[in-house]
This record gives sequence, C-alpha cells and structure tokens, in this order.
Amino acid sequence: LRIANELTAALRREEIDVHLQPKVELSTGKIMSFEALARWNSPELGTIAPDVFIPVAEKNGKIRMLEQSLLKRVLSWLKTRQDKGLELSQVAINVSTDHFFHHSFIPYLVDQTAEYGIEPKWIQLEITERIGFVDIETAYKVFKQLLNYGFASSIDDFGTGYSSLSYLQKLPVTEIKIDRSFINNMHEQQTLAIVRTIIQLAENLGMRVVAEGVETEEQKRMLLALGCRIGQGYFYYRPMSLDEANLL
Ligand code: G
Ligand code: G
Ligand code: G
Ligand code: MN
Ligand code: NA
Repeated sequence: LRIANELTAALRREEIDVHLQPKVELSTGKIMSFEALARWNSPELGTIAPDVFIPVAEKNGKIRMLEQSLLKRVLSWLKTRQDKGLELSQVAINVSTDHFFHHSFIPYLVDQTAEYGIEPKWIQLEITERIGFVDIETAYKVFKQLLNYGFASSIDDFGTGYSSLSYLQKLPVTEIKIDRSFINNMHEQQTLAIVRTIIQLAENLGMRVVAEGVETEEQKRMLLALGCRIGQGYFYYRPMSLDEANLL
C-alpha cells in the first residue's frame, strides 16, 4: 500500500526513470537496438525493483501512465540526438496487457511520435507472450495497426506463455524474444531442443529472433551455432542510463 501511494506520487513528480539495455549482434557485439526498462529510486523508499512496482502499477491502473511517461522520455532522448545530428537507434518499450488493449494505445503512439518529430520505425513495442493472446482477433488488429503505422513490434518472454506455437504465424510481429529461462538452461538437451525449435520457427515466419539473458561465452557460442544472430544480456551490456548510452 505504501508502495502504491508513493508510486502515484512518483508518477506525478515524474520520478520514474528509464534505463536502456542494448540488443546486440551476437557475433560482433555491435548494438542493433535498445530495450527501455523502468527504474524507480524513491526518495522515501529507496530503490524499488521493477518486479515489485510494475505489478503494483498494473493492479492500480497506473501502468499505462507509467509506460506513456517512459515513451515520452525515450522520444525526448531520440529527439535530442536527432537535433544534434547524431545517429538514432530503435528503442523498445514494454507494453502491459491493459495498455496494449486500451483504445488510446495506437492514437497515443501516433500522436506522440508526430509531436516529437520521430519516425515510428525508431519505436518498438514489446508485448509479453504471457498474456496468452486470449483475444487473438483484437491482438491481431493492434499488431496490424502498429505495422501499418511503421512501428516495430516484439513478443517478449517467448516460450513461457500458455498458447501453442501455431498462433504465432497469425500475428504480424517483426520480432520474438526467447525467454531467458531457456537461455539459462540450454545445457539441458530438452531446453536446447526448444530453443532450436523457436529459432527455426522465427526463421520460417521471417521474424527476427532475440535471445534474452545471454550471460556467458558458451551461451553465445551455442546460440550462434543454432542460427540465432541477436541477443541481449549481461555478457554484453547491463541496462544503463540515457547519459551512459550517449557515450557508447
Ligand atoms: O528491468 P528488469 O531490469 O529488472 O525488469 C524486470 C521486469 O520488469 C521485466 O520483466 C521487465 O520486462 C519489466 N519491466 C520493466 N520496465 C517495464 C515497463 O515499462 N512496462 C512493463 N510492463 N514491464 C516493465
Ligand atoms: O480516452 P481515455 O480516457 O482512455 O484516455 C486516457 C488518456 O489517453 C488521456 O490522458 C488521453 O489524453 C490519452 N489519449 C487518448 N487518446 C489520445 C490521443 O489520440 N492522443 C493523445 N495524445 N492522448 C490520447
Ligand atoms: O521481461 P523483460 O525481457 O522485459 O526483462 C528484462 C529484464 O531482464 C530486466 O530485468 C533486465 O535487467 C534483465 N536482464 C537483462 N539481461 C539479463 C541477464 O543477462 N541476466 C539476467 N539474469 N537478467 C537480465
Ligand atoms: Mn522486455
Ligand atoms: Na523477457
């Protein structure tokens, strides 16, 4: 409850920060894009982990406001770089279920990218597979609209959801991210087989595949052998502040 109250105040005071973690080309370490991650350092409560405050925000109906504020921070960062004539990178924003299915989701994205003068192709939306895409028809329409407006999309935590792999071919998404629990356990034959299947599936559907939570040289080597080209994880970079990202 304390967290819920403070979170509301923090959102009003715009205290929620954004960190960026690169998605890299596994073979070279070259940065391909970034993922934006919410960070909260409360003057009253100290540092609170997103695993704690994201569920609170979801329960309290604040998640959309939080994710919209992260989007604005990212757009502002991109605009500053664009104005300075610096190179832009694509940035992925995590989008919760309620936010994804909310009627203002697409209009807000279109409106804000136009306001900041940032082309939609620089913004990617990551939606967790855990939602199971119960309402597959609506999900299809939302992904299709994102595509039509030129936004990139991604299915996060892939492999942990409750749906079969077959629904994936119906969704017009450009990327899937293999959940880090699988990357962690690739030494097990069964898990390795799952990772191999996901990579082949993505390839067959013409989607980009990203391995999450790459922590070791061994994992990198195995992923490359399986034909996975892009990864994200502590082996390459930890999430960093916008200022740190500017130094890359
Ligand atoms: O950032 P890690 O560094 O600790 O994030 C923990 C979890 O919180 C991850 O599952 C991540 O996807 C989630 N998370 C971080 N920022 C956001 C956000 O803005 N929205 C949503 N829905 N989840 C987020
Ligand atoms: O309509 P609703 O009450 O769900 O709107 C919630 C929030 O979404 C409001 O803050 C509103 O300003 C925002 N919103 C809805 N549609 C748009 C839009 O097209 N552009 C912008 N900028 N904000 C919108
Ligand atoms: O669920 P999502 O993919 O959005 O989660 C991103 C989360 O994963 C963040 O909490 C981020 O800090 C964390 N993360 C990123 N790379 C690694 C890694 O190599 N190992 C572990 N354990 N966590 C990671
Ligand atoms: Mn994510
Ligand atoms: Na994930």
